[in-house]
Amino acid sequence: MTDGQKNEDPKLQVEAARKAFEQEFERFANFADNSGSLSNVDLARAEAEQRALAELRTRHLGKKSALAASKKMIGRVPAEERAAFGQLVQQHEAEITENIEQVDAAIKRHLESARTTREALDVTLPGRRPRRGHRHPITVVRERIEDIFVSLGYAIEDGREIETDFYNFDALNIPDNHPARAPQDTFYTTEGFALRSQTSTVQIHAMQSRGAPLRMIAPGRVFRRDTPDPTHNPMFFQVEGLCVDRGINMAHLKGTVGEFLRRMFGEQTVTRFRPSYFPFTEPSAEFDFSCFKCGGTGCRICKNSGWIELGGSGMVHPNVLRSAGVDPEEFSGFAFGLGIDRMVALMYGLDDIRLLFENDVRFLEQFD
Ligand code: 2NL
Repeated sequence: MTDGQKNEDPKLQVEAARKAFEQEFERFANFADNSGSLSNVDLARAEAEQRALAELRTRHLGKKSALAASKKMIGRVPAEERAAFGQLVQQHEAEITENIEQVDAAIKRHLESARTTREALDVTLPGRRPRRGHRHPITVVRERIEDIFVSLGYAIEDGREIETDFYNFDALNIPDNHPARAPQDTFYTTEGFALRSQTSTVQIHAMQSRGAPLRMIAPGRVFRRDTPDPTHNPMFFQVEGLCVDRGINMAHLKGTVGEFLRRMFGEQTVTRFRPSYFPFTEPSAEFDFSCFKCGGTGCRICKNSGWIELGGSGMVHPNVLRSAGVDPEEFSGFAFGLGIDRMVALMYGLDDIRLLFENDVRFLEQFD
């Protein structure tokens, strides 16, 4: 059926084109008639059908279609038949157009609802919560300690974990023959270097670089060659505090440690100091606080004593001030040190400090 067949009866040509269209159109009509069950038809199939329909339209209404050829014929049929033929062609065109429009509209409706269904989301479903970690209990307690001292006007200082003998021992007035210097107690790395055994090293650096007056705390990891047991670990966490100024005395030490412990364990907390000895302080004292669990009457936590031993303290030895470049004639200071992990074990009732370093999630997630 091409426009080359000029000799054929134009009416027959239109008739043949109509038949051809009806034949090809049938499956589209069926597809659209199924609109009730169309919701079961998948999107890809409906989209393919839409494309096929567009091709059908081009084939039957386009420039190269039989219809277009028939339109060109209108002027050539005998005048008396022209009006009727023209009407026939128009009617044919209207039929094709309407049929295609109907199916196209049905497919479009279907595509729209299918796309809406596909993109629908149930906002009432519970969300998928991302698994979030949490701070390690040692970090939680360290940050509480830091907050308290920051509010008292102390700076927080950090330092290196490998130190020279000078910062680890000499500057702290620790004699050459002191057992802490022995390789049984300290992790030496290279000659003259060791893993720090207390964070006083950070405070010596701070006095050297910033001078007096100075108020600071130094939290961090320290290392001692202890055999691990429920109360010892060769790596643990310590916080040391240092206050250096003109006229600092033991009352300032007692007031500061007392205030810290009241903020940490409650207003009713009582602190006591017992005479002790450290090479880096003179005088030296260990401090205890009234048991936060029983309030001092005696329980499992305080081993029935009513007191919990926490740390050591004292007035900074003049030799220590001098070796850090601070004049002991002008300045005096107090210092203290305590173990953070020991504090964590106390607060959470842990019977073995090593649990804190095993990184067993089943243990750690209890502290979320
Ligand atoms: C303890 C004892 C202590 C210090 C640490 C210190 C630091 C400087 C100068 C003088 Cl820079 N002293 N620190 C003082 C007394 C005791 O720690 O039992 N720690 C867990």
